[in-house]
Parts: sequence; structure tokens; C-alpha cells
Amino acid sequence: MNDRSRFVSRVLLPVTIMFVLSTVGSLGTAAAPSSAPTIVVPYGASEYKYQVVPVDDGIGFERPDFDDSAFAVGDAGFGSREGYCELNNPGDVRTEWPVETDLLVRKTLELPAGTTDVVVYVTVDNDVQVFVNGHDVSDGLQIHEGCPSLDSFSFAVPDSLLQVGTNLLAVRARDRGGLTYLDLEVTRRNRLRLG
Ligand SMILES: [Ca+2]
Repeated sequence: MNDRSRFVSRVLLPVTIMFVLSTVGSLGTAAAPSSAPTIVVPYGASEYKYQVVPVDDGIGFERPDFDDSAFAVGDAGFGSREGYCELNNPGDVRTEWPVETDLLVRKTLELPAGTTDVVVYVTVDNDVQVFVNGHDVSDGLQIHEGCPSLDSFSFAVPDSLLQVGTNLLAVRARDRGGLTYLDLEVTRRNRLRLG
């Protein structure tokens, strides 16, 4: 490597990358820069509170003050343990969810100060509605057809809904026949301190 190429790789390239990154960053609506996403709840997480109910039943389950003491405790994924879809196998499905019912799940999230940009990723067969701290963040029940696939939905949670400490993720999944499946992933970013 000659002096010129060293200069390019050690000085010009990093400066160029920093400039590009700062330009890209300024296009976003968020004023404060934030960290790369970290996973709060991974796919296949344990210890959800859940209940299987008739379609449209369980009104109010999404509210933080809802009494879920009648709910069971189960591990994701929820679904049919066997079937023609890749994720419908006894390894990925750890809690049985019967067809043609609604599955209600609740899980608390502990979020530190400075948390921003929480995103809820969903893998589902069939439909799903997602709430955080009692607020619908999915704009109603979202319709899904065919086999479940990872991240087929992602719902951004407005920062204004987040609380330091305990937050509630509540999800209604609906099956319309054939096979069932539900799994979730939640990520967050952290506001960076400048200076
Ligand atoms: Ca189905």
C-alpha cells in the first residue's frame, strides 16, 4: 500500500463514511441520534401469559390493569405442532393453539430510560392486532394469508407510548382455519448522549 492509498483508506474513507452517515441521519424525522437496535424479546421467548378464546372474545385484555390471573403461562411459538408450513413443527411450536380461535397473549417489557424506536415484529397465521400499554399500534387487526414467515409484520411504537420501567405488550392473534402460528420479537434503540 503506497502513501496515497494509506491516506485514502485511513483518512478520506472514514471521513467520507462519517459524512454519508450524518447526511443519511439528518433525513430521518427523529432529531436525536440513537443506537443500533437491541432485542428486548427474541422470537421463541418464554413465559407469556396467554388464553385461547372464541373469536372476538376477551375484550379489554390489552389494558395494563386487566386481571390476567386466569391466563396460562406458555412459551412461543404458539401454533399447530404439525403441518405443511415450515414453522409448524414440534421444535418451533412450544404451545398448542387450536384452529379457528383467538389467542390472547400478554407480556411485560422492562424498558430503561432513553428507550426509543420500539418495534414489534410478528410471525403469524392468520391475523394479528398489537397493543402497547393498552394502545393499538397495528391500526386494527391486520390480515395475513398462507404460511407464517418471520417478520411478515413490523409495527413501530410511538415513543410517546413508552414508559421507563414496566410496559405491557398485548397481542390478539386470530386463526381462520388450516394451521395456526404466532411468535413475536421486540426491539428497541437507545437515545445517544452527545458531548
Ligand atoms: Ca390458519
